[in-house]
Amino acid sequence: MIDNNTVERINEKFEQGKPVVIITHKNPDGDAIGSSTALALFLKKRNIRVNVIIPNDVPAFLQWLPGYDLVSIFKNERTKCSEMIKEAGTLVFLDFNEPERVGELKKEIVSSDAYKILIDHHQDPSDFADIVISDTGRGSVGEMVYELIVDLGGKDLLDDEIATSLYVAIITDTGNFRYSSSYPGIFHIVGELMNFGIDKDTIFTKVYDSYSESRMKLMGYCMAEKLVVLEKYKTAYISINQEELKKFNHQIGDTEGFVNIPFSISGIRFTALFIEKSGLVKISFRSKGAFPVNSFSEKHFNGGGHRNAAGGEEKLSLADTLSKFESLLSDYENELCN
Ligand SMILES: [Mn+2]
Repeated sequence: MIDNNTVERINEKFEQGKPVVIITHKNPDGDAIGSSTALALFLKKRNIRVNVIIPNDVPAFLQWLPGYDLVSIFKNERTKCSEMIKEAGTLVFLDFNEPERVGELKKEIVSSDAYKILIDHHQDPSDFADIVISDTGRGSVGEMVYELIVDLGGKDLLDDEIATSLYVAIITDTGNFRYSSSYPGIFHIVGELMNFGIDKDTIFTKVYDSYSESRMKLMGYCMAEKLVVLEKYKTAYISINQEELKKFNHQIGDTEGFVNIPFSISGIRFTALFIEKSGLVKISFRSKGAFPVNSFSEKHFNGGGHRNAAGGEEKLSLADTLSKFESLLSDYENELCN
């Protein structure tokens, strides 16, 4: 629930007659795209001109979402996207906490004179928007966009398309309600969304049963050949080098979710996925329980994120990165094992 003054100000900005542009983070996930298309569809229903700009490619399993026709990719259409931002009266930033997260789009949003609204659930949002709606207790921005629509008096404008987008945002950021979904209100929201007759089984199939054969084989290879379990530290990790990615014809998004799989091993509390890129190693960290992977990543791997889900990177070689990671664990034995 946001206060009445903020609601009024947002409505005023949306209604000022200038277009609204919604922007989300690079390498967008289901929450980023779903909350963006939902808000865009809602604004369109209010006859407000609206566009969504995504910094780079959107994975195929999200391109079917209602409202996806309102999405432009900055990487592919720079001039058009820059124009949109220049003409915008309001920019709405969804699902990221600082301008770095939009990559090369950063310059455009920082220099824009438009009114800026940030809606996010990551920790420590930096001060780059006029209105900041931040709640780290929420599993997804989809929930926050639902509540914003209701607070703006738009409940009557909700429909099956908006509900589908919001549902995708919520299930993808909570791993289908496996984590980040203990806040009771989330089930109230999902109940409301179900009232629009959305087909949750079909949505599940479109989002999750969408592997390519090569992705499935890469996953099998990682589990059989690349999984390292360090029982002493309740930790498991997977690393993938460039050669392996090529061998399995790696496409963007193919390793999504791999980092969570080792949690199915009894007792595992901390997981990591290391992927070799050109000149650096990209890392995902996950934890179950109290171990804060965001501060671990911030301290050792130039990253950050949520307590149980964070990213990081390392300029060392893949082999040296793995040694560094393994040698750090003994410092955290107490935290990981008690
Ligand atoms: Mn999110």
